[in-house]
This record gives sequence, C-alpha cells and structure tokens, in this order.
Amino acid sequence: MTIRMLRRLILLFALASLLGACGGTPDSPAGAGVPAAKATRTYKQLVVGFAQIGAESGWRTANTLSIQETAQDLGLELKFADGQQKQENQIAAIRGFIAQKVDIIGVSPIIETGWDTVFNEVKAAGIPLILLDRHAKVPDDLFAAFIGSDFALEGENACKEMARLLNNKGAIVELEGTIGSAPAIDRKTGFHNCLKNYPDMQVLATQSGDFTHAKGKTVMQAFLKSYGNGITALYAHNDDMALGAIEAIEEAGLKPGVDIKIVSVDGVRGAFEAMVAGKLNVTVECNPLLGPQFFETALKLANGEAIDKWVKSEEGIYRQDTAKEALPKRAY
Ligand code: GYE
Repeated sequence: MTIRMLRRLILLFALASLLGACGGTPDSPAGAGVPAAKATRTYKQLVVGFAQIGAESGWRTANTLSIQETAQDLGLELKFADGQQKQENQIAAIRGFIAQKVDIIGVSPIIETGWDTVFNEVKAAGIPLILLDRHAKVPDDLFAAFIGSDFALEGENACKEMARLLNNKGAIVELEGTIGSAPAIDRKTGFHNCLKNYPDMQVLATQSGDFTHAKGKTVMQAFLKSYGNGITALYAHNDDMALGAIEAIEEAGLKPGVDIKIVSVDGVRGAFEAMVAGKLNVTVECNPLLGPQFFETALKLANGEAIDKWVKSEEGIYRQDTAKEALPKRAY
C-alpha cells in the first residue's frame, strides 16, 4: 500500500466515524446491550409541586415568599397551591400534582392526622414526598424527609424564659395554635413538661387562637374577663396571637410586657418591634426561610442521592435587651 492510499484510507475512516456520530439519535444507547448513562438533573429540569397551608400569620407569609423566590432564583418550575387553611384543599392539590406527574411533592400539613390515603397515592405514583415545616402522623415510609423545627424544644425554651421572667412563680394563660397541628401539639407538650420543674408556676387556662392575630385578641379578651388581674403571664404559640393579645391587654388598661409578661414563638418583625416598645418580653425563633433547604433536598431526591430524614432548622432566642440591635437585621 502506497503512502497516498494509506492517507486516503485514514481520511475515509475519519469521515465515516464523524457521520456516524452525527447520524445517531441522541437517546440511542452507545451500543447493543450498553445502557445510556442516567443524566444528573439540574434545578432547571425540576418540577416541584407545593401544597401550602394558607396565609394565617407573618411566619407563613415569609415561608411562602422564601419558597417562591428561591424557586425563581434557581430557575425551577414550582406549582404552588394555597390551601386557604383547609386540609381538603391541600389533599386536592396533592392529587393534582400526582396527575401532573411532578418530580417532587412538598406539603406543610395543616394538622397531623388524616394524610394516610393521599400519601399512599403519592407513594404508589413513585413521587418522593417532602414534609415542609409541619410533620404528619404517618408511617416513616410514606415520606422521604421532614424539613423544619423542633417544636417541643421551642416550647421548652419558652418555659425556661418564662421562669426567668417570673422568678419561678406565676399564673400563666396559654394561647394555643391550630388544634391538632404539629407546632400546637409540640409547643404545648414541651412547655408543660418543662413546667413540672417549677411547682409555683401554673397554667390557668389554655385556648386556641388558631395562630391568627384576630383570634389571639378575642381569646385574650375572654381570659382577661375570667381571670382579670390574676394573670401574671401569657405564653402564645406564635407572635401573631401575642400581638393580638397585646391589644386586648392595653384595652383592658394593663401594661403588656410589664403587668403581664409575654413569651411567644416565631421571631417575626412585629415581635421585635413590640419588644423594642417594651410590650413583649421574649420571642423564641422559628425559622420560616425554608426555600433553599426544600429545593436542595428535592434535587437530591430527584437524583437518587442520600438525604437526612429530618433536616433541622437553626434558631435562636431573642429578648428585649437585644431586640433593638437585632431588628434591622431581621429578614422577615
Ligand atoms: O409558628 C405559625 C404559623 O407551622 C411553624 O405556623 C409553623 C407555624 C408558625 O402559622 O406562626
């Protein structure tokens, strides 16, 4: 074979392999019996459905914003459903996400019970489920991860703060969150368990204010009517109810934060303003900015990566003395 012939042969070979590379379908396997490697997903290829509770509090508004803004920043497709405080709406939204074949479903269950049927449907559809913020009473195999706070620890911390404010002695009224919800159940349990260490601190009454400002105010009015000056402190399961109660206390001619010491949970801006004004004593932080952790976990699940079953939030405790300095730095 001459050098010329050899050159031609090499050229022909190169051309043939180039044509082969261009002509194949992109999805065709590399060769018979060799499966195509599974591509790693990116955020831009992810479709996530999220069934939110509603808009009952400042915490919830901040939580929704965090989810929507993070989705936008990451460039993923978010299907967002507002449950308007109704479990049946959240269940219908989840069923809609299954029908739309989303990659991942997230839900913040309004109450702990009543989810088994729909969660089983999610499982049967092979879609990973993330519980965001609130957990549900279901078997462990029905959800992939829970992302959120330790509500019982928040209740315990609230009790310790209360003991410090009251010098271990006082009569407390308790504004409970939505009945049957994880934060209401655990914040109550954590608080009451810790109270056993303080025999001179009693809870006079517990009633639900459904986590809203308006109901916090009306229930506090009823507490004041029944117990009047006998109340030395208020424990509210969230800031919004405490802020409503502050109005009721002032309207009754008493000084919130002084005549009635107040400890609440969340750490929203309004609570910091009330602390600066001397009307609220302590807020135990509960972080609503869960968007980044939510989508990070969603992407890992879509790619079959290992994840933690409980992704915990990091939170602090804020008192009046540091409120002024902390206020400008608050993100919600
Ligand atoms: O504390 C309250 C909101 O589930 C942790 O829900 C959340 C709670 C939060 O309505 O303000």
